Amino acid sequence: MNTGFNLELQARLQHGVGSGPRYARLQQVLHDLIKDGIAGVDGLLPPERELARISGWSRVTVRKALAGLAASGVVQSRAGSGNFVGERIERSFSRLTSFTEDLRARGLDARVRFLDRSIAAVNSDEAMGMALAPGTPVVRLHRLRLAGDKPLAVERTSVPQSLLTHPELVKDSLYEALQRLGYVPVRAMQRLRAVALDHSSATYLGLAVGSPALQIERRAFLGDGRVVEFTRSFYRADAYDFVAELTVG
Ligand code: 16G
Repeated sequence: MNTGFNLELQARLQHGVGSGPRYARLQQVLHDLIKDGIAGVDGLLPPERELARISGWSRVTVRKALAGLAASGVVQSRAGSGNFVGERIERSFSRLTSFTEDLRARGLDARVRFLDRSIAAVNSDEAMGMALAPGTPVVRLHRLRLAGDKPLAVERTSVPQSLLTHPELVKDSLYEALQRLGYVPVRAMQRLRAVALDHSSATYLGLAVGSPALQIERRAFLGDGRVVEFTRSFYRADAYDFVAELTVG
């Protein structure tokens, strides 16, 4: 089992992987192997003792390397089953759903960390994005979105204050708050663009500066045509696939 992976791991370790503590070197080699798509059968990594045998290093070292990979979301550790290469999440690009809804549907624990929330007059970006007059007050939310402890996206959202009077009204999910207030978005325009993460977003996501991300701008509308949300999200490119059904005509 996992012969190809084991051989490649052995070869790369023998080839030398720089300096630094052993666990960090092993972590780097495993990370590279996963990135290069040389994961084990069904994405399952060899067990700890096997990794210790191949590397010739202690299980403590192996455990530390695996813990580092788990913390950055590269692998997922499942009690009793082993360590799996972190699964990619598939999201529809044509359905108007929320982050929380999508993760829950997959049995994942959607979490949020507020990086900032405030009320301010629209800036030019928001005024154009939401077709609001200069000076219009908006509620701003800057949030880190996570599945359990794994950071998946950073989002900056603006909502006209006429619809969302106070940022504290959003506990976890924006869409749940909007639903409670009777402002359910019914339509949205979305733009997706590939970007390299800047320092701030990369740090929140636990990635290197310049790592690839999917920048998605969503403008969501109420039934009466008012813009209810203008959000710019940065989704990790190593965790997400956006899919859309295409029809003819
Ligand atoms: C998604 C939306 C974002 C929306 C958020 C609401 C994309 C690309 N973006 O992340 O625009 O604000 O969901 O999620 O899908 P929430 O209700 O969990 O806050």
